[in-house]
Amino acid sequence: MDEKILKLKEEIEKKLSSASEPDDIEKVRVSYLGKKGSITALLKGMKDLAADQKKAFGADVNKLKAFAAEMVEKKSEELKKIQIEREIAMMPTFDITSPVNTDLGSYHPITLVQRQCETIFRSMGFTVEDYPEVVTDYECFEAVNIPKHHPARDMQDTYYLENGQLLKSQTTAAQNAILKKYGPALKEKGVPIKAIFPGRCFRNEATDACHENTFFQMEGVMVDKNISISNLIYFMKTMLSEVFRKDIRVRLRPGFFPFVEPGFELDISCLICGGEGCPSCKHSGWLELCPCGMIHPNVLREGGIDPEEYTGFAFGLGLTRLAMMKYGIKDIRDLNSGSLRALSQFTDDE
Ligand code: FA5
Repeated sequence: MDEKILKLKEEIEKKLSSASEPDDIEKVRVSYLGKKGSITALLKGMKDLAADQKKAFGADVNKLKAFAAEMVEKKSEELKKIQIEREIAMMPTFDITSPVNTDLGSYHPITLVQRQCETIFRSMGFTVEDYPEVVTDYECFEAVNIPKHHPARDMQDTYYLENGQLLKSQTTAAQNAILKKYGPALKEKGVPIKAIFPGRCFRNEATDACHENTFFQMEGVMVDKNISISNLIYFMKTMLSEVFRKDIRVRLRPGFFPFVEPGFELDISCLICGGEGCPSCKHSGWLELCPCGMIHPNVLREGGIDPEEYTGFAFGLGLTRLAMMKYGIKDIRDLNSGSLRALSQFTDDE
């Protein structure tokens, strides 16, 4: 074999064996096999050779060319493999056979109570609705019989946004939409409206052991022909006995809310102090938990339902307070504290 060809072969082998990056290989390819590469130059120069030399030289150069191409290919495959192995080695290890670590997290107590209430109400034929946290003045107030400048607005110190919308101060904000959504089925097919809608509420409150500026409520409505206060009391009692699974003292007293008539405050005997009085119940022994009442005719009318034909009840359960009572949480502020030590004690007892 020609001296030049042997030299080139050795060079290629040497350079490729020391190549550690794809760039190094590409340089070898270009300088030997590229348009201006050494092997290409040998092939081009063959035209100047004598006819008897051409055949043997041509065969050797072509062998060298095939050898160089194969070596370049082999080396880049090798580097790719090394790169993949490097990436795998850097990936976090994950052993699917290792036992599950059950200490990693748990549901928030409010989520647990909310899910439990949803299960209870679903079993009684209620649908569960979702509703935005940013709503209009109409949805939160006007549609539920609280016109602009009505003093009842002072009961909820509301966060207004610059665009005129507001952060939902009560889940009642969804009532009008629910009445409009299910009203047609009620009127055309006689299907009662039975819906609950849990959600986060916001009020500019001075916080204490039983008041937060961000808390959860769960609203419920039922509308049909001949719905009365007895229906309301039945559903409230069923819900509370299912949630607590023990006898608890409740009291119903008159309460004013513009969207119900008559309206009630449903209080439960404080389970933190057993009714003796403590900061969690503002030392009264009772905790306001679930205001409720018969839906005001104006609210039904605004929702497209004839109050002469249909009646209904509504309630606004304080989910956060329910979680406090169920789990014996003395201070409502613990629930939003993000303290894992406080929150990880609670488990679903379903
Ligand atoms: C209302 O928000 C009415 N929309 C409830 C209602 C619905 C009445 C349907 C009638 C018919 P109130 O402001 O009282 O009412 O709040 C309802 C419940 O939410 C309270 O009983 C309490 O359990 C809870 N709650 C209210 N404010 C706070 C707060 N700052 N922190 C924690 N829970 C609160």
